[in-house]
Amino acid sequence: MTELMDDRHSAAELLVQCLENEGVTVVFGLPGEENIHLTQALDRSRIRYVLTRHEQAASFMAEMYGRITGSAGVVSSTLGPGAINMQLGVADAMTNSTPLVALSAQVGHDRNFKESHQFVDLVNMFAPITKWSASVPAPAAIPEMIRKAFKTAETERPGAVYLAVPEDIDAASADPELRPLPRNVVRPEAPSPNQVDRAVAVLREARRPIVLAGHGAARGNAADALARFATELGIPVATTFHGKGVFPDDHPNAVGTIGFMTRDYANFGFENADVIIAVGYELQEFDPVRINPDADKHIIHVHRFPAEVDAHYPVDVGIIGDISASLVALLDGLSNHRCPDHGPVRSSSLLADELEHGRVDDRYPLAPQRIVADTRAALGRDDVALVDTGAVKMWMARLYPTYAPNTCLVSNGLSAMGFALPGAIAVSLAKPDVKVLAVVGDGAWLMHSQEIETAVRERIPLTVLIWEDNGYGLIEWKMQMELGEHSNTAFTNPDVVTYAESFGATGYQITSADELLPTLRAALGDDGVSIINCPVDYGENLRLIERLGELDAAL
Ligand SMILES: Cc1ncc(C[n+]2csc(CCOP(=O)(O)OP(=O)(O)O)c2C)c(N)n1
Repeated sequence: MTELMDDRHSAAELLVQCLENEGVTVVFGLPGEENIHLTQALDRSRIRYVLTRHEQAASFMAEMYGRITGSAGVVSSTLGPGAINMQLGVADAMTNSTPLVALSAQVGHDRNFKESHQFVDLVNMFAPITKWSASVPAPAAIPEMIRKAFKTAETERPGAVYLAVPEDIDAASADPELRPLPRNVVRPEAPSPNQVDRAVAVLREARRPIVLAGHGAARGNAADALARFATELGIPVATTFHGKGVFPDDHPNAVGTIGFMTRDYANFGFENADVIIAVGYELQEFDPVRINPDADKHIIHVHRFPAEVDAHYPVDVGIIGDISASLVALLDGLSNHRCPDHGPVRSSSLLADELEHGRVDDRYPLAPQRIVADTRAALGRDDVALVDTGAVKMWMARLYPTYAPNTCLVSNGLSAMGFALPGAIAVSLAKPDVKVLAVVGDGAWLMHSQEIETAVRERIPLTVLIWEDNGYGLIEWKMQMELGEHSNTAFTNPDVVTYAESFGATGYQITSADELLPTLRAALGDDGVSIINCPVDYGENLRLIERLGELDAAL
């Protein structure tokens, strides 16, 4: 039987002190029998415990908390099934370069060596989807292990860390002398002058350089330096899906977003380019073959760490260091240089035309372009849209004008479905001053719709916009494109208004195109939880591919 102890000396209390020392203010989780002391210690602390209805949802919340704040989000679960449920968000964070610390219970040391109820080898299961996966062997290890967990998760390239806390450690007492270790943060280096000089030499010869700005530029707060770099040199800038907003789409040099499944407007900028300046780009964001099919472009890789090897990403010069400092050093080295005039950015006028046509398209179900245009009109420049995986992501990523980093959040590393609604809960908590919209397909929506209960109970305002097509639209799109037919993609939906209201949320059903914008404004203006169901005409999906194909031929 577990000995009752003075809580001030418990291992669980020490663990919570260590979390507080790391600046943790919220833990997303779902408790179990084997971590009751941690659950109690969290309850007695200043940390808010956001109780969720699924550990996978909690893991997405922690991921998006980490993505929007830059500090590791924390998720807590029980052993076995609870921990396994956390794995999708952990893998999503890892592949999306996002700091996250996952804590779970585990069976005690008295039975972890034999066949035992609810025991699976969690440390080994988490190892391939984390930067570090370990089990706490004794209370005395807690200060070092928690410090190491946060340092590892938050240091570039950020990612996920997993720690198992066995049941006997959860219930143990700890030496009262043990204290959290002071935080130390790994600072970015200045770039090496030699690397900068070599890149300057490449840029002086460049005829048509282009910037590709990725996720690392958003994490590194490089938006201002990037705007100065591109404006002073006269270089066009495209972003990846994760980089959306790091270069404002209303800047005259903005090319748009790269990553759509076929050649899109933004690709035009790369076709004639001879030099790509990749700023914070990570190859997991999309395959470089799409912008460098002949592997003949010169590449300057600006990031905090060297590039992955890829036949279509032959790096001429790598500049490793603080991204803003690197861009400023390049500008200094290129003083008085201006790149040859790239002419008007053709893709931006094509995108603007497509959006403008959408804005006045009255069809019902609604054209995807109409939904994107109305979503843009309803949100302010700094408000945040989280866009789930599906055809909906393709439309929003390529067409939604974005003006600030991390204001259009997608998962494009693992591209997991279901993250946006739970993620919106975390973003709303982290950024109470902005409006938060989860944009989801009807498939992804029902994967985590239970979390409306969490949002309502915890009084966390957010709006969900469902693009309803009664099917897994992206898969239908892909099957039609490649096989000329589709199967096993159709389903039916519950009545969204009744469903939302049964949770205490407000439900809206869109019944004509002109209802969407006022409904979005009403829902976003309300400080409760609102769910809007909007039928979409995905007949546009194949029409878009045809139009892009025709543009291709016309070039
Ligand atoms: C967890 C998970 N399961 C399956 C997939 C594969 N997948 C990608 S998009 C998609 C369809 C999404 O459907 P829906 O949410 O309705 O959005 P739509 O494509 O209709 O806009 C599927 C099944 C995935 N990425 N993640």
